[in-house]
Amino acid sequence: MSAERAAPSVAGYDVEAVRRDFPILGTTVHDKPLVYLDSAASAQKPRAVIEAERDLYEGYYSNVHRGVHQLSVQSTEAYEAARGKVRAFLGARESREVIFVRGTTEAINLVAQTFGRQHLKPGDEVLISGLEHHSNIVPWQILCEQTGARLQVAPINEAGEVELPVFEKRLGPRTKLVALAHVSNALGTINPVKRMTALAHAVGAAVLIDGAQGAPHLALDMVDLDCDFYAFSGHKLYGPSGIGVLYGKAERLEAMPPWQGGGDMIASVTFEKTTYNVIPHKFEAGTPNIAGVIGLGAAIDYVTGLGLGAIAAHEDELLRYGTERLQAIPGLRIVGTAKKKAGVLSFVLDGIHPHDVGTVLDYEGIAVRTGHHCAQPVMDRYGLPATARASLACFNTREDLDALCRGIVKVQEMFR
Ligand code: C6P
Repeated sequence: MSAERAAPSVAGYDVEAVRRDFPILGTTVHDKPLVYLDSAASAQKPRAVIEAERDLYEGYYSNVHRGVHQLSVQSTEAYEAARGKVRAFLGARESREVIFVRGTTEAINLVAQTFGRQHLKPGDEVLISGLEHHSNIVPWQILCEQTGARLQVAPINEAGEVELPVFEKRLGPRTKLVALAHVSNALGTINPVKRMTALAHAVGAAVLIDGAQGAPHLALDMVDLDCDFYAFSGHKLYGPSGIGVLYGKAERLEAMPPWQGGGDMIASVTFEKTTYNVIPHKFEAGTPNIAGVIGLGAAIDYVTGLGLGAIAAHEDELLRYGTERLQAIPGLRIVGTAKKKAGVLSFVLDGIHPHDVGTVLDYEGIAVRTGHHCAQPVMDRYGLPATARASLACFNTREDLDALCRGIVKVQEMFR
């Protein structure tokens, strides 16, 4: 009997209608219908996002916060309306807690170079987990070199989970900052970030959550989570590339020095002295990515319209189905078996390099990512150079995972 089974529909979630919203899903790759399982790298864009950018450029584009003319006023209103959408999406208290940046990487570097340089002294510590993406490792290493602080790591177990008692032991009076992935991009592990934030706050440390893989899959509530900073990228949330968000508690952002100097981040400038604008503008120097912000606002409208809970339930069901199906393939090992996971199936095949897996799958029209996923310490933990990674989005189906499994069997036959 075939292992392939029709999906039990998650109530009210019409995945076929969702798929019709994504023009690229109707295309072919190597003459095969596209099966896109690489949304953790970057998600595809719904028509609403593509049209929001086109409407801006065709209808009302101008610079923001600078002109009194009609187009500038309209662009500014749309730009600030998008900030309000991000605030609601994050469950943040105020729109001024939302800073537009290029992406997660820039958000983390901003915090390292402002809050970090302001607060860290020799002997202080930054604590991260063994699950982190390079973007949540390297900025802290640079900061430690600059300040004489030390980087500490809470390791992961074989399942790919940070064990809370070990994490707690690494916290102490020297810990000034804790930086954690919400969801691991390499393994899919969901960190218990609310509990970890409370533990970090108990020793007086500030907390940054890298939400690059959290924002696309989990409903967010900054007030409940209580982290000091949260970073995410628009392009993984069905929005444009080159735009992302740094959320920060208002009192934190107000106390931080600016990062980049330039237009819009100032209150007044003379050759003798410059005073800075209020937040969030203090951290948005220069002409921003106007179309990116407006596109991100459209992406947030889109996911909110589908329902974040409904997307999560749909993806959870796919994750369960995909895990079951992959585990049934002899010679395949899933890497990352945490009890709580979101969106990611990382795996290796006996005797076959992940790059070969990715190349053969590509000829079947199936896009997965292969490599170290910018998380080399995670690969080192398992003694692996790389894995193949299938990642899920709101538009994926059981049929996508069936195609993946058929493709994997083909890979194994070719390399037997
Ligand atoms: N991970 C992946 O294939 P940027 O590049 O700034 O948008 O996001 C960086 C980043 C930070 N943290 C995590 C947990 C991430 O997953 C990423 C991006 C992609 O896994 C591209 S390397």
